[in-house]
Amino acid sequence: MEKLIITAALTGAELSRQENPNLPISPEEIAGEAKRCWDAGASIIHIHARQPDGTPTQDKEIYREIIQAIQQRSDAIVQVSTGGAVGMSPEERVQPVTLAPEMATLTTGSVNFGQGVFHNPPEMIRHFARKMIDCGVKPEIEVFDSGMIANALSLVKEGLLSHPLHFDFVLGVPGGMPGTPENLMFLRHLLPPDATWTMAGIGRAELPLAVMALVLGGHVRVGFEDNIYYSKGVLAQSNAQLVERVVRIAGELNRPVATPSEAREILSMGRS
Ligand code: KMH
Ligand code: ZN
Repeated sequence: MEKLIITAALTGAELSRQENPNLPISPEEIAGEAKRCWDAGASIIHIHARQPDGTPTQDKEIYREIIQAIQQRSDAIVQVSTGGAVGMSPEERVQPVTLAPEMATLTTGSVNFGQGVFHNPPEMIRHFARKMIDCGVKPEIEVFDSGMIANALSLVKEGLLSHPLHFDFVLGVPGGMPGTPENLMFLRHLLPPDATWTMAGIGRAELPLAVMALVLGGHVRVGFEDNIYYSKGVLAQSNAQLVERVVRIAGELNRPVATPSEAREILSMGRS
């Protein structure tokens, strides 16, 4: 089996310090947390930016600060969000791609997201994909529902995405596909044979689906964006604590952890 790529999704757009006081918000805090996750075995850091008061933002300058601070401390692959927060405009969301980070997320369809709607209409997806081509950014295709895989395959035909594709199954968002073992088994059979995939289970689905991914040869994403608890009713102390647990279980299951350079190779990323 391939070495294991662990992604740490540190901050997200929805969470507040009221829910978990350990949430990293400022660029310094995010970079410090990224370093601790990288030390623990994460090779990809998925980032969202916040204003100093905690409001989610896609401000290019704040992303620039976060990326530089992470790169000063580690060789982790930085993956920026183009999802931002529900309600943001496409132009706001796509800003960090123009910084030419190594990776960015690309959600290939719309989905209800809690009480809101995460809008990703076809022309917007094409615009984001073109921007990623122009800036030399590797997309990670975010899959909240099965039709998003079919949409990604259509974009390959249009020349807007190219094989090998890398997917992230985000299962358990209220409004999206629930985080069940059956759904993971179903989705992975829809992928092209040379695709790679990561499992991001939301809330209580995070750990069991991560363990399934370890066994099935997939990769794993953990972090406060997806889950703030270590166990039922017990808040996680840090993102790194969640990464450390995956590394421990992966060791028991004979899945050595990939370094960032190894992850670049596994994901067929040009700039290793
Ligand atoms: N915050 C969600 C609405 C991504 O990073 O690309 C979307 C999201 C996905 O977080
Ligand atoms: Zn995100």
